[in-house]
Amino acid sequence: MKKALITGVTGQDGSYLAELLLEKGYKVYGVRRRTSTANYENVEHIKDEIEWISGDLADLSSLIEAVNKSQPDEVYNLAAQSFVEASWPQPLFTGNVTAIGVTNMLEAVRIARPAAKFYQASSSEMFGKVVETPQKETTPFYPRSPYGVAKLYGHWITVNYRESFDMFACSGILFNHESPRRGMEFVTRKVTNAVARIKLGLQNELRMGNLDAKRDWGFAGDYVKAMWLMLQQEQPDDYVISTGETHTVRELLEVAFSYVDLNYEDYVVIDPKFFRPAEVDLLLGDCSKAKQTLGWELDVSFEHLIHMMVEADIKRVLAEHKYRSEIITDVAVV
Ligand code: NDP
Ligand code: GDR
Repeated sequence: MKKALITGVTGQDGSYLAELLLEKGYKVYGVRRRTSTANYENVEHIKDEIEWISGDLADLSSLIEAVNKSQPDEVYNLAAQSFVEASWPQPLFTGNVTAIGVTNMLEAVRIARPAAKFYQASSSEMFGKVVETPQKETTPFYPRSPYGVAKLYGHWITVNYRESFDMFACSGILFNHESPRRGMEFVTRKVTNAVARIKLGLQNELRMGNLDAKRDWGFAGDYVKAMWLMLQQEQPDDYVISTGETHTVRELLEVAFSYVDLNYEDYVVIDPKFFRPAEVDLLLGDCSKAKQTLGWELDVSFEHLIHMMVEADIKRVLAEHKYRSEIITDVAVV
């Protein structure tokens, strides 16, 4: 039985990856940081199948202990302070976890299990300011946030450990990917949650930032398959994972609101609070290397993804507000 160690397993990607690996017959070890209230929402359904290990990306000894205990064949380093907006008010924390945390994890593997294959969750945020589109593995980086800068460090230290210590270390440069398990503050989930609440009469406006930003949005369930494929290759390498389509935040609003027969212009209010000190204007990925080498394909289109998220949020909001059930009959998609 193959063994995998996942950091960030309680997050969006970690939960889909754990599901995928359990389906494939892996023994899955999940590193979980201590929090005052445990958060298992994304992994509730597989919680008992995961072997939990307490650890924090900022604490090397806990990571060495996690690797020692699990003796994994594959390590997926998904943990991070992952919200770009939070990286300006918390640049040092973001650097400690999202940048230096990668070295901690690599050191733990180098010390306790150097033969393990290592996956680093790199990001299209490393491309930042538009230098070339579509962005591919050879496109120069120009990050635009403390988060992007931290991810760039994580990316290069992964490459460096591969070249210095002959470790099987891969970096997946993933473009935005979303799902009903996406954190509430990210733009897709913020919008689909608001659409559900507006449709159900629980909210009457949505405050947003820059509607002109363009993102290449895919489905997280498709993207975790690429992570696994990278570690099944003969040679370690870095790959862009994307859909090859880009949409503005405004288009996202149109798709989400029109799905429940609403017009976003009737509800959206522009709030300067949600504009960023430096914006990434356009992300559009070229994943032809991953398609050719890994045989990776995506199943879920942008429209399907947003519809799936709206439906899931309507169901969840309804379940949380059962007493408003008289409204249900009005919602065609449920
Ligand atoms: P989430 O924010 O949903 O999950 C982050 C995970 O990291 C959570 O499990 C969180 O635990 C954990 N974590 C945070 N800080 C620490 C710490 N100090 N020690 C241990 N664990 C910690 O992110 P996603 O699932 O969306 O993304 C996964 C990874 O991929 C991240 O590294 C992200 O930066 C990167 N990425 C994501 C993309 C996307 O579009 N989703 C695109 C490109 C890269 P807790 O539950 O306790 O908060
Ligand atoms: P991003 O995702 O920064 O691309 O990082 P996010 O969903 O936060 O923002 C996408 C774009 O939407 C614009 N925007 C808003 N964003 C938020 N959150 N809230 C708003 O109200 C709002 N209005 C407009 C933003 O300005 C931005 O242009 C995500 C994270 O998952 C990272 O961890 C990951 O590395 C990258 O994707 C790839």
